[in-house]
Amino acid sequence: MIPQLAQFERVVFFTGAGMSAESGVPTYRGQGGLWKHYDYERYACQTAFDRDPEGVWDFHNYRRELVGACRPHRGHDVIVAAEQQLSRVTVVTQNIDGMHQLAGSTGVTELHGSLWRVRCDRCGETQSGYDSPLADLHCGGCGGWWRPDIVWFGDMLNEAVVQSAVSQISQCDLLVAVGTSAVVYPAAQLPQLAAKGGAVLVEINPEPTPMSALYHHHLRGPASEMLLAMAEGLALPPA
Ligand code: BV8
Repeated sequence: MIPQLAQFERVVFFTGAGMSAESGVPTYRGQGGLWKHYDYERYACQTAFDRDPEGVWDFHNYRRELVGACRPHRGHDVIVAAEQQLSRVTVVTQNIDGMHQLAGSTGVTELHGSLWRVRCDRCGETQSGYDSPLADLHCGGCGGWWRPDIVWFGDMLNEAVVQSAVSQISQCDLLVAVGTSAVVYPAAQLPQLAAKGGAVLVEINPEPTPMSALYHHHLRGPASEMLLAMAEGLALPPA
């Protein structure tokens, strides 16, 4: 039995890199995973940035180019339709690629920041934009280096963002985890709050994860197909 989204009132889609895999955005782990080709300690952490900001920007401008060519898929359309047609639907994502927003989702909480936002490493000023590559690597205000506004390993997550995610997940009646390997903390433990709140939990992932036991339903297939299977009764845009 596949739970149907339209049977629920307060739905949280908890997404990871597997949600964007069919859009062409590489995942982090598993087959073709980004970290298999790039050592995040050289290209995607504060120490690397302090040591070699240009090198980190080369990597992140490469990612902007790669992700900039990707488009949302039918699974993203299901999430947008659910947000528009059910009473309260939000997305809590670990992804930094902006695919949910590009598809039309408006209630998106980005736990790990965004590839499309920068923060001045000196004055903290932030700026969003889709220019790829980033034209000027220095803050217009103080001349400091722009840093990708991404939560790298070893960075603390933004407190207000975590609080918002905790509140959404604790109050939902359905949590659908899509495409996450559930190995990065503190994000990986958030779905436990939905279970504590009495929600129904669905895991969409072709593979099992260390958190699979928490879920009531396991849809072992790709995000687009499994989300479509949960979308009976929702009006979807033409494919
Ligand atoms: C922090 C940035 C306080 C973005 C990322 C020891 C034990 C426990 C924790 C720790 C520890 N040592 C250190 C820590 C903390 C560390 C951590 O969790 N490490 C883990 C790896 C052990 N966490 C942190 O550092 C966090 N900060 O805790 O601060 C602190 C400070 C210092 C020391 C201690 C604590 C910050 C975490 C954020 C890190 N940022 N990336 C970027 O550069 O791109 S991590 C990266 O992994 C992404 O952010 C991503 O969001 C995250 C999770 O990955 P997933 O999204 O799950 O993707 P993944 O590729 O892993 O899996 C894809 C899944 O999709 C697979 O399951 C696959 O089967 C599935 N799939 C594939 N295709 C499809 C599909 N599913 C559906 N459809 C398909 N078609």
